[in-house]
Amino acid sequence: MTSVYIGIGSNLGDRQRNCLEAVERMGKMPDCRITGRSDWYLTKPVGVEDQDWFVNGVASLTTEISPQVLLRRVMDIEADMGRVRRERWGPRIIDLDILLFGQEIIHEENLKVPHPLMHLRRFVLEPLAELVPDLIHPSLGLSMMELLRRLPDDGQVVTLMKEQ
Ligand code: A4P
Ligand code: MG
Repeated sequence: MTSVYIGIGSNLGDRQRNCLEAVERMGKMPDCRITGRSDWYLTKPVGVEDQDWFVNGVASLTTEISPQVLLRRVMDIEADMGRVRRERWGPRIIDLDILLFGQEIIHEENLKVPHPLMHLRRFVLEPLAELVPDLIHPSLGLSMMELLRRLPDDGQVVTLMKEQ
């Protein structure tokens, strides 16, 4: 059994509903069990700034499937929920990123784990530090709380949503 953390994001349509639906769908994936999720956060877009704010959160699950099979399953969920890939970092109904897969370090063409940008993103670290503050990043050797603490104040805005 491996503990996996999935980053969830949406900035199109009913963003919070989309995020909740993604968690529900991941809970139905064979050989996977949702073990927890963070609160939802309203976050300023990073990268392409001229788009709506995101709702972001993180879900934890335990699974016996391989990282590649998990990637295929979450990409199927994105497609089933109507995600159309246009520009990189552009608006999306749902984005599901494999942030951490146990302590594994994966450098495959289509799959990089830990997610290469996770330690620089407040919209990832804030919910992760809420869920598992003491979890150690497999290649950086620092806890989620410590990574969050070390983030420079570079204008990334992340606020807890009132309605959960
Ligand atoms: N891929 C490689 N590693 C992974 C992984 N660990 N998990 C590949 C999931 N996918 C992974 O992803 C492109 C390819 O990444 C996939 O085919 C998969 O094989 P994509 O979801 O089609 O494209 P994308 O999401 O537009 O690009 P990318 O590079 O994944 O962007 P990110 O890192 O997901 O960033 N600002 C806020 N506030 N909140 C956000 O959620 N998200 C992004 C997207 C930008 N700015 C944001 C947010
Ligand atoms: Mg993505």
